[in-house]
Amino acid sequence: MAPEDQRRSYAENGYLHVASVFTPEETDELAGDLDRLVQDWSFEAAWTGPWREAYLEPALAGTIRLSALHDLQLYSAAWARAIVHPRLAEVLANLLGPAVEFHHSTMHVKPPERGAPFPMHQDHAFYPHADDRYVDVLVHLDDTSHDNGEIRMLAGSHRGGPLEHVVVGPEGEPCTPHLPVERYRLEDAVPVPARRGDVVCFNINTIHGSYPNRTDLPRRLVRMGYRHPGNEQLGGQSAGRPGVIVAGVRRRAEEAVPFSTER
Ligand SMILES: O=C(O)CCC(=O)C(=O)O
Repeated sequence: MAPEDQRRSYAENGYLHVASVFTPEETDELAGDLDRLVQDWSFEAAWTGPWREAYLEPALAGTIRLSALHDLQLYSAAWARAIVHPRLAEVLANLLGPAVEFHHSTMHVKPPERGAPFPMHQDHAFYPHADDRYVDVLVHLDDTSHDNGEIRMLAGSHRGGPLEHVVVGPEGEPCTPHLPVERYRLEDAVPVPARRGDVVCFNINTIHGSYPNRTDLPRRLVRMGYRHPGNEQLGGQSAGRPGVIVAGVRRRAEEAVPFSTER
């Protein structure tokens, strides 16, 4: 797709699938390091909430699993290179630029057979920003399909802005933010199957989710978040932490001071 078509499609749908951003060799290296990080560092992170019973048969609802880890670039040189990858930076500069700031990375590995689904949600609920100049990038380390829980997007939903999420369960217990399951259904979302090495970019306000992984292989994805450097973070994951600039130059606002060297 030509850059202006990518911009138009992203603006209209709230997401953009870009094929072969990472070469097969780069993807092999990233997948190898990710497997090592799953073994050595990952933690269990399947989302909680009453949506589980709505999505899953009772036998599966209590047993779903998700391996997660944040900021893979702090653990692996291949992932440190991935966050500033020039082909990816070019796509992001086209959608957000000219300047683009890296924000975070998070691994989502759905293990075989009981890999957790994701209820419909907006990522704004997890790391709210002042505006929607924020692009999440899903780096695919495996081909995805319905069977292993490909990402699904509610096309155009970013235009409605941030929505209130369910954050407590029926007994008042806290749960992972998600949208009401009766109103926002996975079956209404567009499946976006992708190949290993592809990325799927989406707006921080685009409603999305995924079905469980029911295959006998893991489904390995890494989300990397990027923003316009002028888009202020209001709270949540990685708040208050400046990120490396992956495209262009950070412009100085009149009142801005250089970053401190103190913690
Ligand atoms: O890994 C998935 O299937 C869903 C990922 C997701 O919802 C997210 O990164 O916000």
